[in-house]
Amino acid sequence: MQFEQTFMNFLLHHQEKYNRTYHFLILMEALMSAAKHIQYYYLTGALRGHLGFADAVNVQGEDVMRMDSIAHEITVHYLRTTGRVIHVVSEESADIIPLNVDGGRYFVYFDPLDGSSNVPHGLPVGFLFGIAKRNLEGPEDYHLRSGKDYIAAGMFVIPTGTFTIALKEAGTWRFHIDEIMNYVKPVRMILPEDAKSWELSFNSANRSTYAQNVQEWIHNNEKNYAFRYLGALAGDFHRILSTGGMFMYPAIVNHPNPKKNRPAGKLRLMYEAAVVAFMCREAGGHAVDETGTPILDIQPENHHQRTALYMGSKPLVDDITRVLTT
Ligand code: AHM
Ligand code: MG
Repeated sequence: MQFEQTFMNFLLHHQEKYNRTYHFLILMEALMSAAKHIQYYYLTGALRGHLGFADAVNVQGEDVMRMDSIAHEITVHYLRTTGRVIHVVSEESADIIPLNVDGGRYFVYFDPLDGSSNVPHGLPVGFLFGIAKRNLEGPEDYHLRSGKDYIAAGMFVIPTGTFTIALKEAGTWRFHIDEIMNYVKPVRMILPEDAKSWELSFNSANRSTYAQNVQEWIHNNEKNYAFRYLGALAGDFHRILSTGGMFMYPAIVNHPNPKKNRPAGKLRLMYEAAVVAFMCREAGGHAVDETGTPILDIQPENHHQRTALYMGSKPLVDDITRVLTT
């Protein structure tokens, strides 16, 4: 039997090495507990009726709570118990949720169950989170933070038992769940330079709705790479982190039904795009929006703001940036 270093052990050493406080450990322990709890519900969801659609009723005649609401409730519960989180932004709540307004240190932005089209099938979904810290010295600062101000960002791919986290200026690390439900075996993730393994990932059914120059870029480049698309950002990015390449969710600007255009993109900036962009940067990659602006530089104007996303190996993202900006 082989035993591995746990995430908590890894993190304790990290905090010690950089002379950091224990507050972040309390926060991370809560996120771990939330993820394990969500994973448990998801694994047993088909049996218990948690993977149903909204307004569904189970065989006992009870209302079935959607899996994404369960995941939201679980996460808010654990974050509240930390006593360290000022407030949270969740994809599942229109409003900011105040938790420990006095004495809190962190803002947490999360999507507790991303990739909803996979839910009825029990296929992989993501629990994505970004963390920013209050300005402890000066006056209270604002919680609408750009990704470059995050101190950490991570994702659990549920129910696969994998967890990836990036710590500011300390790299992107992947862990796997073990037989006693500990996340273990830190592996540093760096996007491979060799283009042989690179993959492209985007919803191919949408391609005729992308801007003309994006369609042309795809046409000229797709033959060079394998194509993979799961439809859950965490899972698709999980692959790109290992293989290299580029994930794209471009703006939809040429839909035959103009009402279905999404000129601002589909993905949410604060708890989807900036989270993966932060991990991508710490793994040596890059991410931009439809105007070629780095995702991490975008100052959000509201919590649920959307963005287009081009993310992955730097040479590919730089190449599409050139196309997007000319
Ligand atoms: P969701 O928050 O409604 O689940 O949507 C976000 C998801 C991402 O995980 C994924 O990358 C994308 O939407 C897939 O969208 P599409 O089905 O249009 O390809
Ligand atoms: Mg989502």
